[in-house]
Amino acid sequence: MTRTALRICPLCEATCGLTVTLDGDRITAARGDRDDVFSKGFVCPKGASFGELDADPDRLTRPLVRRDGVLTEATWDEAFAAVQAGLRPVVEAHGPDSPKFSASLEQGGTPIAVVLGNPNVHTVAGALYPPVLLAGLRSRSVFTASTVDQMPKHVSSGLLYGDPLAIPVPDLDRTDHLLIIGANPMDSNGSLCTAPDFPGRIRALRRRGGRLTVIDPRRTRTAKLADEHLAIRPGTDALLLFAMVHVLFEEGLVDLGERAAHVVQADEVERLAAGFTPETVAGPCDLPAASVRRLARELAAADSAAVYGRIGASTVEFGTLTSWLVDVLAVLTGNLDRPGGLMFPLSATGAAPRPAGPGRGFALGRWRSRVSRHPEAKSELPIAALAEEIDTPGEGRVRAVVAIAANPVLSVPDGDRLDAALASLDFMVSVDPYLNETSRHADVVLPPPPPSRGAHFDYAFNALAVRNQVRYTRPVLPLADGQPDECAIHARLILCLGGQDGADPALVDAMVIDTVLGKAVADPHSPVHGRQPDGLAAQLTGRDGAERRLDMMLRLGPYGEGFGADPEGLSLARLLDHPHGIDLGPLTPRIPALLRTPSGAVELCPAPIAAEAERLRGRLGAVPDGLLLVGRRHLRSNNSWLHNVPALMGGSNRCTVQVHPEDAARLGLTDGEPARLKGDGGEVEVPVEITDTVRPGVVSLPHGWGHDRPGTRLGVAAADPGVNVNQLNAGRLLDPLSGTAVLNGLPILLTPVR
Ligand SMILES: Nc1nc2c(c(=O)[nH]1)N[C@H]1C(S)=C(S)[C@@H](COP(=O)(O)OP(=O)(O)OC[C@H]3O[C@@H](n4cnc5c(=O)[nH]c(N)nc54)[C@H](O)[C@@H]3O)O[C@H]1N2
Ligand SMILES: Nc1nc2c(c(=O)[nH]1)N[C@H]1C(S)=C(S)[C@@H](COP(=O)(O)OP(=O)(O)OC[C@H]3O[C@@H](n4cnc5c(=O)[nH]c(N)nc54)[C@H](O)[C@@H]3O)O[C@H]1N2
Ligand code: SF4
Ligand SMILES: [Mo]
Repeated sequence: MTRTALRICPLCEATCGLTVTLDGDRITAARGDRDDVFSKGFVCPKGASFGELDADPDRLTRPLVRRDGVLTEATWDEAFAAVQAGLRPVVEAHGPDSPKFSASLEQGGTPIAVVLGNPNVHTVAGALYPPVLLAGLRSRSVFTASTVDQMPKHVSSGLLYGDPLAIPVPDLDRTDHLLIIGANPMDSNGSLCTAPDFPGRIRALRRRGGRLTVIDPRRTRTAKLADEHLAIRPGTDALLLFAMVHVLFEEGLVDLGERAAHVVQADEVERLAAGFTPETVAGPCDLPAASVRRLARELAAADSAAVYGRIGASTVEFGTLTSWLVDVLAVLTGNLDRPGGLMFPLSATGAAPRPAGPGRGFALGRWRSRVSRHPEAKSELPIAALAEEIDTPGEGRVRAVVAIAANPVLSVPDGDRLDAALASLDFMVSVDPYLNETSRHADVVLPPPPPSRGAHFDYAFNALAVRNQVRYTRPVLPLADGQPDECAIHARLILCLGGQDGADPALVDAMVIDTVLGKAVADPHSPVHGRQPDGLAAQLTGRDGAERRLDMMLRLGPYGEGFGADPEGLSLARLLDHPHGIDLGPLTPRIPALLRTPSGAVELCPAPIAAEAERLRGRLGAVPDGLLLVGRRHLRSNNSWLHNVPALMGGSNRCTVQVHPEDAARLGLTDGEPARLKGDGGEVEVPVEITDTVRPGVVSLPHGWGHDRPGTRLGVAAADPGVNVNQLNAGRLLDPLSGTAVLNGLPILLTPVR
């Protein structure tokens, strides 16, 4: 007997609805859910292999506990007992209630580090529990994938809008002009821009006569679809965008449009842009000055225009400045917060809109890391500094690590150093389904169940979606006997840190519900102002604590039923009645209510940004001569953890260094033969792939490979391990404002292997 069930795909930011076919408890197929209100049937090869990934025989089904140095299968009770025994002494000696705690804070770090990886934004558990864990631990040693990814955008948004989570997305379905900088959504399926079927949406843009321009040192699959592709020299986008700003002012093309009353400091941006003429940036960017000028004019002339920058605009030396310039171009052309421009989504579980007015703003560098004195950003320290925080002696040194869904040994610069550092810890726990390059160092590995056995709700991506909508899927299959779901694993981990293993994990949710409702009833803008929290809590529905929390957030959210205030509004029950989701309409303007800056306006020229602009000015004359390294993503890959699924491997999904034919000839390289790449962090040998899709002077190597370390359980991946690109990078170069590691535009040496 076969049956079908619905499951939102957790594998990338597109959040496609899947229809899964089951034969007993075996998933035999996964296709796009045609009735999904947002994804409308779209699926990519990764989503289609959901069943294979789910049933991967290398997935851990039981916890592992280190005994006499060897990771050994254990019961869940044994595993959590080991977690409490390992972490509790560190908490007691160094935690918030210990006398040593403030001394650690003064040094910049605390001895328990929390390391959060990318899949946390794709799981319910990752959205709901790490904030609770961090609040309890008050650790300043917090490291996440954001500082090898989008932290520059958070900082830019924090400074511009007063809220680091207020990230405007391109209004993809209505724009007349899309300028993409350092993103390749045809392969990544989009990021900080949740748009299932990005390819279809680009084709629709072209069909309605819109224009697509792509700035990328590689002729990507996205660039191939564009009206124009400019193969910029890596790392120079801030110069290009500043020159466009310059042209807008110089040619009188600035028009703040309908939001003009809510923007301050535009004049200061004009002064800042003064020296960045198209002629001065042409050399460093390796683009004709006339093209730069034309890009600016086209942007200003379009009926509506959206500028969109991603990894290539973020993980670069001037990442925050570039991210800021993306939004500045939108503001100066009147395209911020208007249909067809950049708009702010309104998520169903976000805060309900409140009256406009001044806010608290966003502070940077409230403390500094212990060893290299890196400023914090959004309460995080640079993950590129994790190894030194572990291996450098002194007060506040990291002695224990709680890693959740993170594989920093492959995803962060200098994996060898981090590998050795993790091996030296007093204690480490990993919440991870795989025994991989990072979790192999854990003393306890707590494996979550396969995705089919968990519920799915996109807490993160609904706030980044090109259309407001809300969807929820319950588990497709029941949990195996004794296996907790990932929410229960996180909750029990939190209890262990408090020395309370054995208590009911539901207590954690009850405590959160209590706190949130307590705040809501005290808030004069809340629909539940003045009511009794206990009475409200009693109304919540759901099968477990995570569902009750979802119900609470939906009811209190911008579309919520407000605990009876609006009977038509959203609740969990209402959402469950709509298994294919509820469409909440196109994005709508949100300025000024969204702004949280001290002035209550968009503060266009924040002081830290102005200082960065001066640093950039020093680069105007510089034209690098050697080779520069950039990354790339493949449609059938996903960071470091999908290389164990046979259906996704092989073909063009390979770990090769792409080299332009001219460079290959000059360097004496042969297609398919190994070459040696050398960076400031180390060297690797990797097969050469000669292709004119990379521009001359640039080579490209994907990340997430290097599955050849001992002690892992990744049979398929280890058979074709590839090399770790991040081993080439010592991680010394960071975007200073956000602490984000520079992963693109790194100087590199390439030689044939004789
Ligand atoms: N050179 C270079 N380096 C890069 C990048 C680049 O472009 N170039 N990109 C960077 C970016 S954007 C990112 S986001 C990071 C990603 O960096 P990480 O987050 O460290 O890496 P991932 O490969 O996403 O691995 C996540 C881990 O989560 C585990 N996992 C998978 N599903 C689940 C789940 O449901 N629950 C739990 N608990 N664990 C799960 C996997 O087994 C894996 O161990 O890499 C960064 N590194
Ligand atoms: N298939 C697949 N999909 C994924 C992932 C994956 O690993 N595989 N990872 C997911 C994650 S965690 C993320 S964050 C997103 C990332 O999503 P994207 O940013 O769309 O993905 P990338 O392919 O890294 O695109 C970055 C582009 O920037 C270019 N680039 C490099 N340096 C520069 C530069 O200096 N200037 C300019 N203008 N361009 C530059 C690169 O050539 C590359 O084409 O993808 C997500 N989706
Ligand atoms: S595009 Fe992303 S969300 Fe959609 S099916 Fe593919 S991996 Fe899953
Ligand atoms: Mo990412």
